Amino acid sequence: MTAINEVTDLVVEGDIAVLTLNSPPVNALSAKVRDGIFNGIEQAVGDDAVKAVVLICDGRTFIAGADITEFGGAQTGASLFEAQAMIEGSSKPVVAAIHGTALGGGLEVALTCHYRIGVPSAKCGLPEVNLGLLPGAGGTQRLPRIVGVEKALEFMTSGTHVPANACLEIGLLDEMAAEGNLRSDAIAFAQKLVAEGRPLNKVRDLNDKVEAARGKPEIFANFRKSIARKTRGFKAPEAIIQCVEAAVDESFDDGIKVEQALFRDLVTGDQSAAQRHVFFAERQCWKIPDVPKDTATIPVEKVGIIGAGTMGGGIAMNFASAGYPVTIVETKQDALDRGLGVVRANYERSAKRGRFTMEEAEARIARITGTLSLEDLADCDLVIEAVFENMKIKKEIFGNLDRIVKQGAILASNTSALNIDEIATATTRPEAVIGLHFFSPANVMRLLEVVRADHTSKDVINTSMQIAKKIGKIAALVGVCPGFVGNRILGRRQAMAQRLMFEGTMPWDVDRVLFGFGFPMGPFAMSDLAGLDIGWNKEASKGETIRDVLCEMDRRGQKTGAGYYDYDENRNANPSPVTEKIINEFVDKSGINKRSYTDEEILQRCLFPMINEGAKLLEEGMAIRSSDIDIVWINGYGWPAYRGGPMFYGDLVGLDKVLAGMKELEAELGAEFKPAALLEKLVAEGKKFSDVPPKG
Ligand code: 3H9
Repeated sequence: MTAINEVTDLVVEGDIAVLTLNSPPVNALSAKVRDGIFNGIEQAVGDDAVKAVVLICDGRTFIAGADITEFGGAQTGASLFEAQAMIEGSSKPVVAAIHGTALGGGLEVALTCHYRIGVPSAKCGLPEVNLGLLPGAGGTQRLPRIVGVEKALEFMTSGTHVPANACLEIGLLDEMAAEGNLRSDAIAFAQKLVAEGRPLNKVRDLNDKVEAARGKPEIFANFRKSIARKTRGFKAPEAIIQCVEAAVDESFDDGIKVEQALFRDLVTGDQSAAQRHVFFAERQCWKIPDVPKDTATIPVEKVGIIGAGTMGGGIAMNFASAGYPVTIVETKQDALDRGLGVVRANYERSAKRGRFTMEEAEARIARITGTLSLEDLADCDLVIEAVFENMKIKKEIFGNLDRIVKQGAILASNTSALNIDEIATATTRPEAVIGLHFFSPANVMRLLEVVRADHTSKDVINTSMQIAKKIGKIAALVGVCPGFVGNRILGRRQAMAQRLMFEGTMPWDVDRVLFGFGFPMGPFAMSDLAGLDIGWNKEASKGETIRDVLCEMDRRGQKTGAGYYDYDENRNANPSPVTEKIINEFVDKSGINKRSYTDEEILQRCLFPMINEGAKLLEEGMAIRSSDIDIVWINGYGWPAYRGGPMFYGDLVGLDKVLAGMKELEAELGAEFKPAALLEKLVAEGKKFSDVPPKG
């Protein structure tokens, strides 16, 4: 065996050379890996005894892509293109042997090999789009040459990881190896290629499938239309489409030039920087400095939910879908029946849409048992209370749970704002009490705020984080404060949106600016969707606020056909002259100076107080790190991933600019807008939020 470098070995077995990469954790294409491929292939090809080469990886996966941590730095060693050219230009067949995931640049390397073999559990994908990138090592030109234009577009703009059997079907894999037997099956396959004198297949030379799409612009027009809604604001999907158009219309080499130019634009742009930040943030948020990985966990086999309303039912679905038996408690039979009915309907709808089979839907439904007795939760390992927000009732429930539920169980509240420490005082075991704040609809939204109270034990925290992962959530550990991280920041934006309205900016102008920034909808459209009458009391209403007046006129949001907006029969929102008149009357009466703002000013006025609130949360230790706040806002509140979250955005626009904006607001509107001490400190030190070390 020859060591090519620290991460690459070459061994010749009979007449087959096996080039093995071993660069944990995921064999990403760092300079050493690229060098290893380049030099290893060169050496194998130069060896007269070698007739074919197998490229394989040690560890948990085949090459998972370019090394993302290297982006932005100066490149050393062989370039990826040089390594790929060495493989593709080899005079002896090179076989990629794939296990784990061949992703991004990893799959692009495999596509320069002459043949590909994989184990059944392997997956292939070009997920660059999720990093705000396009496959920039020939993937946009080679993939359509194998799978055809439509499939390639779908594959690359979705970033899906495609299972091995499907890869075999579409021609991405040539051969399936037996699970656990990849190395010897790959060698045997290489021997067979040599024995049969099979040609050196070069994907770049396959032109049939791209030529078939030539002169058919409707393929691209239709595809653009089909993904427009889902990809609004993202630059990478459109760049991918343009590369595939080039694959169809131009030669391979010219197509590569288009790919390289568009890749360069993306990799140096803000969107990819934001999405790469999100990639790492999603991995950081599980790491809790004072709760190490080896902290004990509490075995959770049975889950109890209190409340079969929208939240309780959604939470129950998370667990049932992940295989947990769930007992759901209500106080009245009709409420229980209604809640279970909604769960059934949701599952059946998903099955009808093809997400899973009807049998699977029935299996999930069967895992949920309804009851009217809290006593039935006695043997649960985790109980989540999801009743309405009333401290007295929650404390009563936790007092009862303390009496009923077995010792060692986790007692969680789904409160979105109430003090978990106070809830915990209703029990004799505050160490077992934690907040698990799901977001509505709980069976769909990815975010879970795990709320650590003063006495919550580390075992309970560790178990809660792991459970979150098992039910497919992304979790951020936050501290106890009104609204926790997400809603506290939301409060700042809502307050500013209201303020803007009181100064005469129309709701649709605020919404337009925030929609343009990338939010799925603005705050007023959101209120109309949720219903303006949430928390509104008809009897007590005296027309004192704009909302009061709207509700009194039965303009209670989308459900009544009017709210801030007027809605047509298809629920399309239109600016409302009625609302405009009400607002103008309020502004005139209030004595507040009517002002008009540019879009940029509206944006800053809404976003800077959110960033400032994030800074306060960070300095108070309510979030471990700034990127956790980004995770909360991207996954719970629709902050566009391509803008990296509020804290990343603050760093990007410049904290000095945010500070100056806050000082202006403070001078104008008072202490409520005082800049966070942390913001002042970071600006003084010339630092960013991302420089603040994790808390704990
Ligand atoms: C690309 O290829 C561009 C090319 O087209 C063109 C170039 C010219 N680089 O996710 P995990 C780290 S773009 C650096 O927890 P899993 C990760 O941060 C790339 N580091 O494990 C984590 O570190 P830590 C296209 C990476 O088993 C550790 O590895 N490829 C990279 O749940 C374990 O990761 C992709 O987008 C990387 N490429 O999942 C694939 N990947 O332990 C990105 C991972 O310190 N990767 N790390 O927190 C993945 O999707 C998953 O990591 C994978 C494993 C499925 C592979």
